[in-house]
Amino acid sequence: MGGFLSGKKGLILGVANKRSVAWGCAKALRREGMELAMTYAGDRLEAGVRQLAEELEVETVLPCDVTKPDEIDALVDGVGNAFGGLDCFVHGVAFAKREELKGTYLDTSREGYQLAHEVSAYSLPAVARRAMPLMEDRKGSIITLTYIGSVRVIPKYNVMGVAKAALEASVRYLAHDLGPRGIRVNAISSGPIRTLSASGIEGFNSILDQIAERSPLRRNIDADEVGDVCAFLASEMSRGITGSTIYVDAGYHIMGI
Ligand code: NAD
Ligand code: IMJ
Repeated sequence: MGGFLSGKKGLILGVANKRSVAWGCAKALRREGMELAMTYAGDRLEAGVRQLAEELEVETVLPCDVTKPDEIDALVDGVGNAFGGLDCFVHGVAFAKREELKGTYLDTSREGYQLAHEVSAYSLPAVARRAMPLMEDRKGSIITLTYIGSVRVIPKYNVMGVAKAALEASVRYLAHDLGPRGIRVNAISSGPIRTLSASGIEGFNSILDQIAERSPLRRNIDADEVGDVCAFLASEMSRGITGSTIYVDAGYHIMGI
């Protein structure tokens, strides 16, 4: 298979179903010829993720709940056995308790704060550190997914906004730590997309409408557009970019009004 990522090996965390942003990334990476491993978070998602993996001819499917250090260790062992090395790691994982995404940030609970940060921010360095021996000196690329709620107030995004700020800062520190080993680290800040993680969010339709009305491109974006930027960041075309957050949001982030 041709494609500008052929010969490269990638690991992708965060595919839950066909609407997942990580699925858009997986499709783009496969299209460009990357060999992939995928994970599922918990038994409930296993069958669905295995079926999706089959669609893309992805053979390596492993469990990984990022709150379980043993599962991250086993994941990296499994990827090492399957591939022998790793060029790309896509992190598409986020979680906060539903009650934290209602009401005010002021009311964030200690456990809610800790869980959101553990799953949505700490998991990036946690997986990256363990994957390091597989990625060293291969011009590797680490890519995570973030949202503008890290730098602007989006009502109800609450503790997730604070966790995304930590995630984006993490991207910069990891870029500094891993640059000397030839590994780049970047984030894609996606505009809103109707996924499982966006379902049941109060006011989501109105946010989509406002972006269609006000963004420079006068429309919303989809997971395939995020996937294409992910493929670019995974490739040597982006070899001069690290520590950055790239917006794929139809230009919405430039607006002041
Ligand atoms: P999604 O629900 O499809 O993906 C979230 C993923 O996180 C799921 O695959 C879920 O299994 C995984 N996950 C949750 N807890 C986990 C744990 N403990 N261990 C391992 N995995 C766990 O929703 P999505 O919208 O595709 O979200 C993917 C990423 O994109 C997230 O980081 C999200 O913040 C980001 N993002 C989404 C949007 C949007 O509007 N949908 C916009 C910007 C950024
Ligand atoms: C999430 C909450 C509030 C407003 C929101 C979102 N907007 C967007 C999202 C405007 C676009 C989606 N997003 C960017 C996320 O990062 C979502 C994370 C998330 C969603 C849920 C819902 C179900 C649940 N826990 C969650 N944890 C994290 O129980």
